[in-house]
Amino acid sequence: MAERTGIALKGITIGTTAVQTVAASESDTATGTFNRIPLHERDMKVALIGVGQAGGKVTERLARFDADMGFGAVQGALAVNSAEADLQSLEFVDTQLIGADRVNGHGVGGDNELGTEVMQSDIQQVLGSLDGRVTSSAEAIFVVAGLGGGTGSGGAPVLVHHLQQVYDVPVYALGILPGRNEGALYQANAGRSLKTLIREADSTLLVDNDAWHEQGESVEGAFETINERIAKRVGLLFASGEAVDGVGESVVDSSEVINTLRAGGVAALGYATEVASEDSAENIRTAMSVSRQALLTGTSLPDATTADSALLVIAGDPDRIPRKGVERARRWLEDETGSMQVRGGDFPLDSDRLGALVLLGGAERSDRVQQFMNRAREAKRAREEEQTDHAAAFADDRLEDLF
Ligand SMILES: Nc1nc2c(ncn2[C@@H]2O[C@H](COP(=O)(O)OP(=O)(O)OP(=O)(O)O)[C@@H](O)[C@H]2O)c(=O)[nH]1
Ligand SMILES: [Mg+2]
Repeated sequence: MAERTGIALKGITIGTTAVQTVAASESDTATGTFNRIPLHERDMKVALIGVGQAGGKVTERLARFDADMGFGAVQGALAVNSAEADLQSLEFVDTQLIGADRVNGHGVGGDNELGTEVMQSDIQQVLGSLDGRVTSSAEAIFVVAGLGGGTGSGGAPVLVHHLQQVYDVPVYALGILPGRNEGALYQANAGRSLKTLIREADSTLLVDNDAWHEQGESVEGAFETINERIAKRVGLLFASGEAVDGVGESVVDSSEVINTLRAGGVAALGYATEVASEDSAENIRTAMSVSRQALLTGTSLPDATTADSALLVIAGDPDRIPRKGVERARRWLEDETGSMQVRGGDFPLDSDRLGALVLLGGAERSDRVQQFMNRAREAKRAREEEQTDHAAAFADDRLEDLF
């Protein structure tokens, strides 16, 4: 994996609208930035594997964000694809080409059954490339993929399935749902992939491509915005266990992320920030307000509010974090999600803003997820009517929904 040095400890703007790439020249003291405070390590050490084009791009963004911030949560990052050109455009992650004998490095063209086949055929090479990268320090593995295409959609569930046999740590999926105007093939692909992923992964964190960008952006512009937001928000979640000595018990720990995701099924992540007063007593309303926005308008899966479990991380300067406000927000989140298991904690960061990260576990009772599940069922029925014998090609019937 490429090493980057000399750019740790850079600030990051956390405004609610603009999301900027962290430039090496950016001032650490710029207004509205979070700077990392030196810490001991309670963050979540993860290994990332991106599958397909979106998976590779988002994985690279996440690895770069983590390195630029100096967090050190990402222990290794690998991109796997059947399209050689997409792998060549990545600079910051290791790469593994699959399916060269079938598609000669040109991708599977949105055929997610072929995506499943090429991952299955080359799974030993992929697991081999991971050797030594999923180090003993990794507490979880994330498989990242856009669910609407071919390679990521079909390949990610197969990879998750095999990783589950090899590694003891939880294997999570980070799945990107196609936007509503991406076309019927994308929707059907996503439905089938999602159904299998939810079954195979310990939890599937979903980001809807319609959620984290402004209206009116071009598709490419929107992808850039979404990818940056995923990198920053998920990157903050990984890092959020980092603690300052002496700040005490309220600091969130990586086990709380893992325990929240233990609900299984679908997970969603919300995020919002606001400028805060220097006096924590004046920030009680701010803590409530950022928490509400994170869940109600800032979430990766827009209609997910009920959940089996939740985690509320309040990020900011420890002197500005209002204990009473955080406790009130946590209780509000209990009511709003209908969950009795709402964990809470702080993420001490040097900033003039307060941020809320809300992680939901077991959130699949969302209309949007239900739509994809229905599409998966329809696609399956249509295939059965076609009477194809694809299904016989693979021994593992737990992957049946992709066939
Ligand atoms: N958020 C985001 N979504 C993307 C990006 N690139 C593609 N997507 C979406 O991800 C889904 C899958 O697309 P790709 O990742 O290009 O597909 P693939 O896995 O490479 O599969 P094939 O090209 O068919 O082999 C589609 O819904 C795309 O719209 C990206 O950079 N960011
Ligand atoms: Mg591709």
